[in-house]
Amino acid sequence: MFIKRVVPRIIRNSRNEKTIQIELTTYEGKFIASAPSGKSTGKHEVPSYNSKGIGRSRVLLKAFCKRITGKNYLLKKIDDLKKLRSAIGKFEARFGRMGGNVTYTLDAVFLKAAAADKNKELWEFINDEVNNGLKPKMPMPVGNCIGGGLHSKLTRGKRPDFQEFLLIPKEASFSKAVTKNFHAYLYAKGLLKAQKRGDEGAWRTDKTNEEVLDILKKVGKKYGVRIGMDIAASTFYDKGYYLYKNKNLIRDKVDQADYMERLAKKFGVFYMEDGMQEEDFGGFRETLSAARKGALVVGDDLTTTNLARVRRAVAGKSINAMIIKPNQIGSMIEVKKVVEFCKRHKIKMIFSHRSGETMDNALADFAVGFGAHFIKCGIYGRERLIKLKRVMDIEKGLNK
Ligand code: 2PG
Ligand code: MG
Repeated sequence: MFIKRVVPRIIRNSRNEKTIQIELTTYEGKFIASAPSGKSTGKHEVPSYNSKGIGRSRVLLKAFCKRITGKNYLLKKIDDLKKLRSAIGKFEARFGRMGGNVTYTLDAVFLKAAAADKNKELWEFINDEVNNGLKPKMPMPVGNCIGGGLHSKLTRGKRPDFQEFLLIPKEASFSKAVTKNFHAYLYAKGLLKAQKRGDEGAWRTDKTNEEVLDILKKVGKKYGVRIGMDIAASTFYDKGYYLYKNKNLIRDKVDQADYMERLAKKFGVFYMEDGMQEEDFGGFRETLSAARKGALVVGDDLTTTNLARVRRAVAGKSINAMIIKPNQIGSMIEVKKVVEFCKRHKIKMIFSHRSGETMDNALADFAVGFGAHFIKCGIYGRERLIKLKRVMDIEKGLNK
């Protein structure tokens, strides 16, 4: 794969924040990738940019792009990204860190070009290696229906403390599941009397967590869809206490674990992400041991797509499912290692968008290619729909 040209740019994401986009030209054509950005980022994620900010990252990236222009990269499989990695490593050691969002985007754009070089779709390129070319099983969507926490602005001075209230269909096909989620999402709007949307297209509301769960349960029942939540507990945790604002109260570690257990039972919650703060492996363990059979206890800020943390969470029986966000770790080689570990230990994988998204649909290819059980994405909004549509297109192609 001959690198003819590499152009880095700064573009705006769905939250109107600056992010990195890279355009790579090879003899196969032009390829573009860009990085999403989180708001409720985990403490153990790699920093997204240079400590001096995205501007400095771009300056460094520009210099790095110059160095790789005119070079040849043999990229037959994901692990061949090692050559690019080593070039990045040497460069960063001399000039400073570019950041996880930049290194992820480099990996992603190289993989897109490598797939085309082999006359393959991105998902196929990954699948051939990870699943030995077996026809992949389609993931199910985890759709963000109602928002709270850091992803939502206050409505009449309030918002739920939990970050996301999710709908998770179980259908014979991905496209059926997406249609179901969309209808359920519109039904939820009526019950909530919602007008506005938050960061990921989820409905904004002033209701409490439990009022929202009541509504979500109704929605789930009517449409035969399982319900879930991303508590993002670290975002309202401080020095040993969970500080609830919408009903003003404070819970300690034990109360929080009890509360999670109670909510799961009362509302029949199927999916529970980050119910405890990001260092509390023990609290996750309690939630998992109390969970009903088949329910998912999901790590996100806990695990941050970091193999060492995933190992610890799995060894300690803290989770049975985890979020995979490539820019949390900034390397597709590391993502592949995490995927292989999850497969070996039967941990359910949820490939996930970030709250600040771009029009890149690579996440869909990653979810299918790596054999994820779920893809977590909004239900509405162009940056979300483009990813759902990509999975639907892959599914259509496979059923031809
Ligand atoms: C999460 C994500 C995506 P953010 O916590 O799961 O919904 O949020 O991208 O803000 O980290
Ligand atoms: Mg999360």
